[in-house]
Amino acid sequence: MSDSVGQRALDRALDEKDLLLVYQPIHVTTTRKVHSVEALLRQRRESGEIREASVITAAAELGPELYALDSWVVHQAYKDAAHWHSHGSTDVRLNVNLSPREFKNTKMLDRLRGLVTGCGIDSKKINLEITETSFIAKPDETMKCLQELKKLGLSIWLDDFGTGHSSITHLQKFPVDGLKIPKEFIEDAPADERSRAITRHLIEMAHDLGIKVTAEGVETEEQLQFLLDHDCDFIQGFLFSKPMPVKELGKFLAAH
Ligand code: G
Ligand code: MN
Repeated sequence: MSDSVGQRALDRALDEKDLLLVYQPIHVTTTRKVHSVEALLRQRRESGEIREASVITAAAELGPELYALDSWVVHQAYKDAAHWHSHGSTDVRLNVNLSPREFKNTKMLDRLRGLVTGCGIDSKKINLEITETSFIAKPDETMKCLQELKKLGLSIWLDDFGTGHSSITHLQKFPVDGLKIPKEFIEDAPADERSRAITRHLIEMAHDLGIKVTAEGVETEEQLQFLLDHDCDFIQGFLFSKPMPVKELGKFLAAH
């Protein structure tokens, strides 16, 4: 697909508000209690069908619209979370994904600060999910930025840990609170010895470093048992819950 096709889709999406967020719970492995909820971007097609918004996000990555898109996502997610917090689910945290490119933008901190204070959400209830790509271009500035975000009260989670440009030094140097083990490892555990070994040792390493672990893409009882056996803190996946629109999430949280 050419960039211009993506660009047009992005312009239209931002203009016509056919973007929406769905929310997928993250559960405490041992109790199934909802610990947090991750905001995921989706696009509503003309047919009414709701799909992944990958064309939109890919186009946004290339241009300045990224910041408008990320701001929209963060603002909407904060508003939704403030709503469920005011309806009693006060201990359910919010996970939002931030593009790695945000860390090259000098205005990012001010923007995030402004969004937090405007939405009536307690910043201590927010987990920012970032990928390690964020750390590569300007490690010193990224470090300062992460420290400022943490001063605001936000927690930092590494998304898709162990895929892409991963480096163990990121865990050594950066102030992260948790890591997410991607579904590529989880779907092959427990059958595949290598995926099992990697998953097991990622959990153990994280715990030795004093940080938490979420397993993504948990679909089967076998996977759950494996993760229970190895003390994985949190799990996310179709076995427990799917991404859902905010109204449905409200009912889901109320039923818990
Ligand atoms: O890594 P990231 O947080 O971007 O991935 C989240 C995506 O994975 C979401 O789009 C969500 O729909 C999808 N997803 C969530 N749980 C599962 C699962 O159990 N199995 C599969 N195959 N996909 C999942
Ligand atoms: Mn994520």
